[in-house]
Amino acid sequence: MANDDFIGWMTGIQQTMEDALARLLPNPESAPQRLHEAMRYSTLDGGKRVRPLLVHAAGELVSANPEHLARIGAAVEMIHAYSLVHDDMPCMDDDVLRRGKPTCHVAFDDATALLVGDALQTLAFDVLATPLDGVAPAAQLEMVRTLARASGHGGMAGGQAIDLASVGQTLSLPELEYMHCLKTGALIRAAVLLGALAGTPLSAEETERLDHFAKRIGLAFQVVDDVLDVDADTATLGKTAGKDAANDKPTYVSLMGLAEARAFARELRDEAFAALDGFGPAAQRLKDLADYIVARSF
Ligand code: GRG
Repeated sequence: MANDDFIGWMTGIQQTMEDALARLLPNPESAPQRLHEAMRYSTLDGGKRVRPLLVHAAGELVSANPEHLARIGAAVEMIHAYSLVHDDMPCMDDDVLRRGKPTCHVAFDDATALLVGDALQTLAFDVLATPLDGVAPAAQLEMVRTLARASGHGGMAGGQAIDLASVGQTLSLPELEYMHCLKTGALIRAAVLLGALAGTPLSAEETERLDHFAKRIGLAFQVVDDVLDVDADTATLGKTAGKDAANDKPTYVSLMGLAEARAFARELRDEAFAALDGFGPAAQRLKDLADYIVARSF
């Protein structure tokens, strides 16, 4: 379970990220005002900031500059915020609430929501490509490429396409895993790799082990999300969930059952931990975060 030191660290990073995002997002009083307001509405004041937390924890492993990590974390969070805005639109999941408030297209309108996603995505790359003092240009270029690949057709957008095509279908566990590795796993993996690129370079073998950690934790995040969805459905609707209740999509719980899905999340966490063996105490934040992600489903 999370200790006080970890909770204090997490709260501090969440505040740092709120400040960094508030600074980097466009001024709500400048034109085009409605777009700027909607970008801030969709990004600020909400969310657990799991991806920036992973950027910081991986960055600590390589003694990266915390100010650089805040910028990198902001870029990843902007991609995440854009994906949620588009995911909520009527042409995708058609959701009216996100983070306890009306979704962007409800609070503003569809066209604005589309533009918010576009503008957040390009701002993310602007932020990430702005030179970071003391970071080798080649390492920064690698960060840009890593984030682009994680977001595009071979990552998040591709996973979303597979997910949309799976409505009403039966997927096997390997097919479900492949979809989630792209849809949510790719960005989580990118967050870890970007943090690690910001400091003292790791060996290829160390990067490989960190990447394995990131893949396992990315999948655990999705399994936990499925478990939490069932808990929420059961609490509010009094039903046992099978497929994603609202969207008729297969989930880990529908394919494995609730108890097995919880056990699978723990197994993934343990595999993620094992991948960090050999990094020593510097990897403790990453382990604490992995624990925090999985403990949400207990
Ligand atoms: C539209 C290209 C495009 C992609 C959308 C990530 C995604 C792809 C859709 C999100 C749909 C969703 C609710 C997936 C479940 C897992 C997930 C990513 C939940 C939301 O992320 P959190 O829990 O959210 O990190 P907060 O609000 O804490 O930031």
